[in-house]
Formats: sequence, C-alpha cells, structure tokens
Amino acid sequence: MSGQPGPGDLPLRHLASGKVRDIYELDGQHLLFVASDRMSAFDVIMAEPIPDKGRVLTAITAFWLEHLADVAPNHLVSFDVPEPLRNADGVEPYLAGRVMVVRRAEMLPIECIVRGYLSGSAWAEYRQTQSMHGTPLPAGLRQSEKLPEPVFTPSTKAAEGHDENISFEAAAALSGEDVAAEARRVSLAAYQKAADLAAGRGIIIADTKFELGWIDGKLSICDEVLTPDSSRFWPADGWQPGGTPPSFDKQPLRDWLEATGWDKAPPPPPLPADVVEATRARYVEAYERITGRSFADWPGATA
Ligand code: Q0Q
Repeated sequence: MSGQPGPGDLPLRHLASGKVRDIYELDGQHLLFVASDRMSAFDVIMAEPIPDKGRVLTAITAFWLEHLADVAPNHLVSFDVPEPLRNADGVEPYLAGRVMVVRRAEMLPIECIVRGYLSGSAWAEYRQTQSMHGTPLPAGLRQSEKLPEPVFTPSTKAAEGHDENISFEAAAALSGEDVAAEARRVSLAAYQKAADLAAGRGIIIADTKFELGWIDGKLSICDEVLTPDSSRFWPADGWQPGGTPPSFDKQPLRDWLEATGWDKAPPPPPLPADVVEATRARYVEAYERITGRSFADWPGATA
C-alpha cells in the first residue's frame, strides 16, 4: 500500500492488526506493538501514509503512561526496538520511535470508554432515547454539550464492524460486577487526570477509549493511551455546544475530503502533498501542546 514495512516484513509472528497498529509475538510473556503511519478518515484507510503519525501516537502514549502511573499499572516494558530487529534488513530505521514492547495481558471483553461530552454515537443515541448507553440524561442537552460529570460508557469488542454501546449492567454481565466496577474506577480516574492536564493546555478531551487487561493479577492500562486515534481532541477555543467542534488532528483531512465530493467509499481520493503535510503537522502540534515537549526529540522523528 504505502511502501512502508508491514506484517510480512518483520521476522516475528504477526498476531493482529488494527487500522493503524500491528501486534507481533516477541515471546510467551511479551508482545511488540508497531504503530504505522496509516491514516483513516470516515472509516476508510487513505492510500498515502502520514509521515511520523505512528511515532506521534507512540510518543503521546509514552507521555500519558508516565503521567498516569499513579492511577493504575500498565503493560509497558520498553519503547526501544528489540534486539532481534535491530539489524533486520531495512526495517530498523522505520521502527525507531514507533514500537512498544509490552507485557502480554488478559484483556477485558469490553472497551472502557469515558465520555465528558455528548458526541458521536452517544449523541445519536441521546437524540433517539434521551439516554446514553441506557442511562437517562437530562432533557435539552445539545450536541457536544459538556456532561454534568464524566461517564463510564462501555462497549462490546466487535470482531467485525462497529462496537455496540452497552450499559454498565451489560458490561458487568460480560466481565463480572467487581471487574466492571474496577474498570470504571480506573477509567474515570485516568480520564479525569488527563482531561485536567489537557484543559490547562487549551485542549478538550471529549472522550477516550481505554483498553484494560490483567497482568500479574492487576488491572492494567494497555494499548495506546489517550491518543487522537483513541480519543476526541477538540481545541478549547473552537468549542461551543450545538455543533461538531473541529477535530484537533483530523480536521484538515476531513475538510479536504468533504470538499472533493468523495462518496466516502473506498478507494479514497489521492491526497495532495500539502494535505499530507498539514495532517502530519496537526498530529505533531497535538503532541507538543499536550506534552510541552518537542517532537524532534522523539526517536526517529523526521524533519
Ligand atoms: C491486545 N489489542 C488491541 C489491538 C490490533 C491493538 C490485543 N498487552 C496486551 C494487549 C495490549 N494492548 C493485547 N493483548 C494482550 N496483551 C491489544 C485491540 C488490536 C492492533 C493493535 N488486541
């Protein structure tokens, strides 16, 4: 697709792929996550990679795992390219800055979503039922409205298609009451701490999806964490209830795609270089605004 190394190019057993990331087996206890530069919009993967996007997602996850270490344990072992790949033909330069070595966890059967604002599928449900994941909400809320308090709103993990929003009770039936309660506690605490920090830097984290799993008997934060791909990031100065605030990271690409009249079915239109660069710049800006760090200091960052 994009000439970047993929699952068939690494000398490791490939276990799974998402839209952006691929997982490999390192050994019985450890996995390798590789974040590619693949970019999706309207659920379609673009033909062109966004240079450094996978590195930005990995760097953001690194920041949040550090910042949330007092909230819950996590699966991270290292961000260094593992020894067997250090000299793999032509692969190591690509891997720098976009890999995570993690402990293998027993993943929960639910997605642990926290919503601070009424948006996306929750807004669609509210318009129909005046409830969110089965919980009644006050009347008269507008799209993108700030909720009275952040809410744990789990979903199923669909093998194909979209996950299904479910109630806390349905999540408890899937994972056990105590486990669902602990997942809710960890998810709400992690979201609140992250949202407070981001707000101080002019960014609203409207919602996010945590993946939790059991490691050595402890419920741990896994997968990517509070990235623009697992969360809705809005610029605070662009937010007002009643509409769809601009997505901090995807808006340049979404606006360009909408303007082409594309029917949002594959294949996507070819992206001009300036749209690719504007999208890259938005991801880098999100990282630098959230962390206060320079992306140029992250391993493998290109100019
Ligand atoms: C695990 N995923 C997500 C995924 C496809 C990511 C399995 N520490 C772990 C993790 C994690 N994180 C997983 N399994 C065992 N131990 C994460 C949904 C799927 C590509 C990237 N799937």
